Amino acid sequence: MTQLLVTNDDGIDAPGLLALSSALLPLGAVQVAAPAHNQSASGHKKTLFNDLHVQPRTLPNGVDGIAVGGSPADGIALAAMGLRRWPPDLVVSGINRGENMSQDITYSGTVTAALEAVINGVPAVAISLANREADTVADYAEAARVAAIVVRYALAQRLPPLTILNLNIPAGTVQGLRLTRQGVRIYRDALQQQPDGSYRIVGEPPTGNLEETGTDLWAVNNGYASLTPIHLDMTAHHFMADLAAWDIRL
Ligand SMILES: [Mn+2]
Repeated sequence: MTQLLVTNDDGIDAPGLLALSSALLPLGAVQVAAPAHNQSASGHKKTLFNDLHVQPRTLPNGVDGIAVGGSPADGIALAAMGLRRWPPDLVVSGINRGENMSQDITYSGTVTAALEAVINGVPAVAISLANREADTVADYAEAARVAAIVVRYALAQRLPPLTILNLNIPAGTVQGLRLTRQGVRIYRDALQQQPDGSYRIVGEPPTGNLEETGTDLWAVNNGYASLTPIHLDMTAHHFMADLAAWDIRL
């Protein structure tokens, strides 16, 4: 039987996780390993110098889960080291509250959980909904429908090593699917000093270059689900020749 491991970064109680795990039940046996608390924007964090608390949790849909007191990647790492059935056929991460496109993926716990899966040899799909207000299971229904379709293809086909699929779904009606590349984000962070003198990063949600055709930002901005293949080899291959021309000598 097909084995699916579902995770997220919004935490084990998030409605997007519940909607996703329910939508995947017809495709196979589903287990969950998710952070106990919201770990959004935690990046690819590995907890090495603190203990990780793990609690068994059954989701409202009956899915067997564990809540991990660490990052999303920690949850996948623990799963791979024996706390869940391993290897599953696919790790599915999401559905995140808010999109994860362009440079977002380096911050995203949703995406880095998927990257942790491929580091451990299991293909993965990261799924995000471009709606930061989505807070009920019903808000994720359309995204979960689209997610299950893409997961079905990912199970039937084969992803190359160290490659994940990053799926972003627009709010509202989905016009179709576009295969995309990463676009360019524009972040609008601002610094806010707190009464005690400490600082907090605040500001408006990021925008980006929405005009450049073929990017993830462009697709979602035009009502399409965006599917981007992401490779963990971050070498700037297109820059190697120019770098060689620097002729660095020691
Ligand atoms: Mn999140």
